Amino acid sequence: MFGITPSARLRPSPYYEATLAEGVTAFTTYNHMLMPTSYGHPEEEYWRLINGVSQWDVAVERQVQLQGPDAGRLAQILCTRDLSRCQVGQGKYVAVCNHDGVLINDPILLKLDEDRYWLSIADSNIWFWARAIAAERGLKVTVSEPDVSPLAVQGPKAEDVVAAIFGDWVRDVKYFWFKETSVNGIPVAVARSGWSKQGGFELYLMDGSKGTQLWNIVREAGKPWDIGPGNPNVCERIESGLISYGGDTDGQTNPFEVRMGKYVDLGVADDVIGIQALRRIHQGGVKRQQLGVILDGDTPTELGFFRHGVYRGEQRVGHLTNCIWSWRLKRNIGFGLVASDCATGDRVVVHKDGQRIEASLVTLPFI
Ligand code: THG
Repeated sequence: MFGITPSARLRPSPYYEATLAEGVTAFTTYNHMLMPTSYGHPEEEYWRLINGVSQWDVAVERQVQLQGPDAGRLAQILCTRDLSRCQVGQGKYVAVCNHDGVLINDPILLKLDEDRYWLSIADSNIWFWARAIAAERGLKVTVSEPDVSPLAVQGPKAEDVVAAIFGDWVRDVKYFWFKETSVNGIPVAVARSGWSKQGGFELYLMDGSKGTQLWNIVREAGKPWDIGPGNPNVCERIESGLISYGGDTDGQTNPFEVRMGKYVDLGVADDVIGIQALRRIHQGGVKRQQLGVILDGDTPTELGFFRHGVYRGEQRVGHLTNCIWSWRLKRNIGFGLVASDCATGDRVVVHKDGQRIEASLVTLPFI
């Protein structure tokens, strides 16, 4: 289609050379970096994730480090989820909101020490945000970006591959927990996490000069399980109901609208950013909700990423935030951000240019 002009504004991933060697064919931008989005065989890459194991350059999941005596306080002020019981070595999926309760990121929080945390962020600048909040509140904390680059190993065979590299102890790592270790002298944190529901790990490389080496260690260890390259898979994540910040959210979206209410603890302290607005929104009733949309028909439709209108009768009730052909369901599926009075089972119509496509609303996840 077209190329991307390199620039120092687009920071290369430590795995960049390795992904070129694997035959990467497309990238997207995310956190001012390039993330591979295809190796040219989308269906094969999908089934490898569903049935086997794949390795992903997700260095774009950049880390915002909070360090110092007030690091824990800052972490809690930034996140609407109660962190009081979060232990060293534990990670948690969290919502970061602005003062109006609008979602501005959905990171994974990792507690490395009592006074050191990482926010493994989605695609928005949280360094600015965290520094500004820390300064305004007079907190003793340094906000920085450490030399850390996640590599995901995802799929039902991922545990075998990661155990082959690090040992069988990884089989006991709990969901979202992590452990710092090393392989061939390369420092990594091994976490059970990743943006798929097929199981797997993320290796947080802590030395950016060793990207190709770590990539190849995983590649070699994975050979018995036929590992291959992949990337956060848009089809699998839609089937599994995983949220993409910025894709499924807009400048008004609050966590309740996108099924993230369970990451809002209304009882956290009043100084948590956004919590007072979220209490009001919760009390007053949420106006929109995220539901699955299944289009009628069993042939792939190119709806792309435009926010096509969703109608019930003549009334516009919302829009699609994504839509993809599901290889497992053999249907076109997507997320709808629709009015709260819509319900599972409702029949709707998706308007695309002049076209009208009948569809049904369903509960997420699809699978
Ligand atoms: N890994 C790491 N950093 C990341 C992501 C990641 N940063 C950006 C982005 N992904 C953050 N967003 C998500 C979204 C969903 C999940 C993880 C990160 C996720 N959700 C599960 C779900 O919704 O079913 C489980 C959440 C839970 O129950 O706690 O896994 O992938 N390092």
